[in-house]
Amino acid sequence: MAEELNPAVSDPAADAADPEVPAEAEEPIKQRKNGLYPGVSDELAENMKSGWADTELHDLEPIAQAAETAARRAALSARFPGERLVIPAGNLKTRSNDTEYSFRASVEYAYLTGNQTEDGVLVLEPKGDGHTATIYLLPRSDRENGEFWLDGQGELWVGRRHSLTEAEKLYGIPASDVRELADALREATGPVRVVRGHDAGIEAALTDKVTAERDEELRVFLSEARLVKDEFEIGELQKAVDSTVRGFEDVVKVLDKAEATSERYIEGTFFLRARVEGNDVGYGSICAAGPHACTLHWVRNDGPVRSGDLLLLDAGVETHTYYTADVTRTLPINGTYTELQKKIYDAVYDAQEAGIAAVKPGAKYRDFHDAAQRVLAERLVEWGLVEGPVERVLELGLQRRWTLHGTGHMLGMDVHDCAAARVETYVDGTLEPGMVLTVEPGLYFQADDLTVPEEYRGIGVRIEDDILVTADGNRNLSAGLPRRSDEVEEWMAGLKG
Ligand SMILES: [Mn+2]
Repeated sequence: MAEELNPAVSDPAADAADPEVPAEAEEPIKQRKNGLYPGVSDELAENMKSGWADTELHDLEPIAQAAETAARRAALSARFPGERLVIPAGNLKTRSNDTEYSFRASVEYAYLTGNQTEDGVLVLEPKGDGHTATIYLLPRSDRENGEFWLDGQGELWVGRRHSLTEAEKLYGIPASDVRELADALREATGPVRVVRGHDAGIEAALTDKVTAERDEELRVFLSEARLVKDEFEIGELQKAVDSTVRGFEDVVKVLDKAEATSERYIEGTFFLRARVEGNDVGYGSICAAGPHACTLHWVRNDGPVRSGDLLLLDAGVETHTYYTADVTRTLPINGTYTELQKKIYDAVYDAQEAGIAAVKPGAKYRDFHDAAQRVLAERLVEWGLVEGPVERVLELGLQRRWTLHGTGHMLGMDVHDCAAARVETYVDGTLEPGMVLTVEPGLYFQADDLTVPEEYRGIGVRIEDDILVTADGNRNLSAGLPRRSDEVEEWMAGLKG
């Protein structure tokens, strides 16, 4: 970052170096981005250096999860003795021209530090039997060289950062200037691994020292480490779910406004709750009215909302610490299910009940999926949509024309959490207390599916809850939202007043 400072300010003499070259062509991009064109007088540059109060914060307490992040780093250290481990937060990504997407740190970095700052890097340096950790961050903006007001990432533009001393207190990790890290990594010797895909500059500094295979082992370890949640994480997931419940209530209260506009009104309403109570939505909200419910990842949300149709709302609030809920309800837009909607809904409900009942310690991960699929196959045979017997349907997977997707997934800092975990620890694994997963069966009859009676076409139902595996079974973290069809109708009537 330092090398991109405005040379005219760092070195006032450079300003008038060569009159033939337009000054603008030599301006660093960051300065131009902010509309600051040449013309900063020496007097102004000098003036801006001083007259600023010392705002160092002295009474900072460690973040709430400092003990947990320390334990996570200790587990990582034990797995890779004698090796340097580099875990970047990632960098800002350009949205267009000089605007960036809102930043979200890599889950690996946030999980190990509790910090979420762009360009941050956690490094575990081998020492003795273990490692020493250092968190590399951009320090406070320098007032002396003008960085704070002339650099696009200066504090005047993007807000105050924590000083390195403050960061040490907050995260319980010694902090250093990240601008010196790439050179240090280039010069360092000994085995090293990096979490790839987040910080091209850091990866470039390590390019001759790492291999894809060894780096993948690091990524896999950090994904599997998150399979079992600690108490802090479970508390955060419950917070995410509780905010999500309120977001669903918000939506029900404004369904008449959505009918007058579009699915976007639902998306915006839920987003308001997510931004006020949390960090963001954990994934693009699926606000699917009518036949859009049959499009599994419907996020365009630009369709009409009509009385008599169903609304499939799949949305989750992400907390300030990045833990997200993932909840789906399929609601009658006018408050009452039709007979056929109810028949299909109740079948999905029964499948979900069977799925949730199969979530317990010692059960295979696949059990809840199998349990839910069996119920759905039974109903499809019963309704005459597919020829039985049920065993044949399940064996050939014929129910999947209408059930489409897996019945759930791990949930945490990613909505599809632990995605890099090996098959043997996840999909072919065994449930343990502390795991949190979704149970979300569905039935979807596409609008153009000629194999089902016409009245089924365009109906899609999914019910999704967030389930914690406990020592003796499970706890539904999203039980605050009614699921049974009659309870859903009663709940909606109460909210619509
Ligand atoms: Mn889900």
